[in-house]
Amino acid sequence: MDKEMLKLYFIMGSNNTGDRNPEQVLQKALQGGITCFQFREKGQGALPEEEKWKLGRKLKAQCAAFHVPFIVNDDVDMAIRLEADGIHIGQEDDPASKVKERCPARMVIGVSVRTIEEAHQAAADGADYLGVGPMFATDTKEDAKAPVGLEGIRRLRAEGITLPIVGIGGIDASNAADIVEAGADGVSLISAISLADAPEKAARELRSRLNGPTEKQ
Ligand code: TZP
Ligand code: MG
Repeated sequence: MDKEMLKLYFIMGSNNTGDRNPEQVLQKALQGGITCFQFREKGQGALPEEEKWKLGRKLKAQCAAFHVPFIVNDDVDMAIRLEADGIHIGQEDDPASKVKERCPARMVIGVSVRTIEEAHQAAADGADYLGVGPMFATDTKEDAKAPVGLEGIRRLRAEGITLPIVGIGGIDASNAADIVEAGADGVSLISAISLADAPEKAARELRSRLNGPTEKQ
C-alpha cells in the first residue's frame, strides 16, 4: 500500500452532507485534492442496501476518474460487490484476518484502533493501515469514545507500531498538521469537508497544510 494515499482521507455518507447532494460534495472534495475516500453509509438516515449500492457505484466512479482509492466502511459484502479498493473495519467488526480471507488480495484493509493493544492486534491480523482516534472531540460519530489526543499517536509510534496511520475525529485545517507531526501519515475527516461552506476550498486548504510530495494543485 502506498501510504501517500492516506494524506488527506475524506470520509462521507449521504447523511453527512446536510442539504447537499453527496455526489456534488465528493466531486468538490476530489477537485480540492483529497487522496483517498471512504464511503461510510452509517448511523441515522443511512440508506438501505440497494440505495446504498447505487450511491456507492456513483461515488466509486467519481473517485476512479481522479485515481483516488475508494474504500468501503464496515460492510464487507458491499465492498466486494462494489469492487472497492479497500475496506475499513472497526473493533466491533470481524478481525482483519477474517475479513482478508473474504476479500480479493488487492483490497487494502484499514482498522480503527484506540489503544496499543488494539494496534498490535490489528497489525498481527494483517491490517494495512490504522485509523487512530478519536483524536479530538467530535459530534459526527454518535458513539465516539473519549479522545486520545496527539499523545495517542505518539504512544503508538513509541511502542513500535510501524503501520501507516491516519488520525480521525475532530480534525480540521487548524490541527491537521499536528496529527502528522505526532507521527501519523495523514488525516481522515468527515465534517471539515462534508459540512464546509465550500468543500473544494476546504480540501485545498487542508492539502496545503499537509504539504506532501504528491500534492496536486
Ligand atoms: N471515528 C472516530 S471519530 C469519527 C469516526 C468515524 C468521526 C469523524 O468525524 P469528524 O467530523 O471528522 O470529526
Ligand atoms: Mg465499524
